[in-house]
Amino acid sequence: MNRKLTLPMLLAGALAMGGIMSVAHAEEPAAVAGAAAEAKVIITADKSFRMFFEPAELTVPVGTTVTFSNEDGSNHKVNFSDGTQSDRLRHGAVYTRTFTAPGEYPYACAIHPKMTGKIIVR
Ligand SMILES: [Cu+2]
Repeated sequence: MNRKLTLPMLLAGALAMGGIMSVAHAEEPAAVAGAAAEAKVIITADKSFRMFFEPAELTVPVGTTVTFSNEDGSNHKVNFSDGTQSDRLRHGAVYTRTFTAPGEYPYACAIHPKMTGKIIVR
């Protein structure tokens, strides 16, 4: 991602009428090209208090930032098999991880090992 204004871009903006808008316009293609993908996994439970990740399996493009949002009343902790872990997430807490390499990233809740999921990065 390159969202920094370069000197030529600043000069171009300053020389054009309505300089600020021109700078914003000049920056637009880079911002779109570098737009980071985002996805969300909700931590929740059903009426039988069975807790789970939703969706349990999620496929995303490389560079995606996945937000795990604990919407359940219990604490949970996202524990990836590659060793990356969230903090203990209380109700309402979120954890984000950005996936920069393709692969499969299985995980489980460190507190409730039956809660499992997988992020597939392509
Ligand atoms: Cu849990």
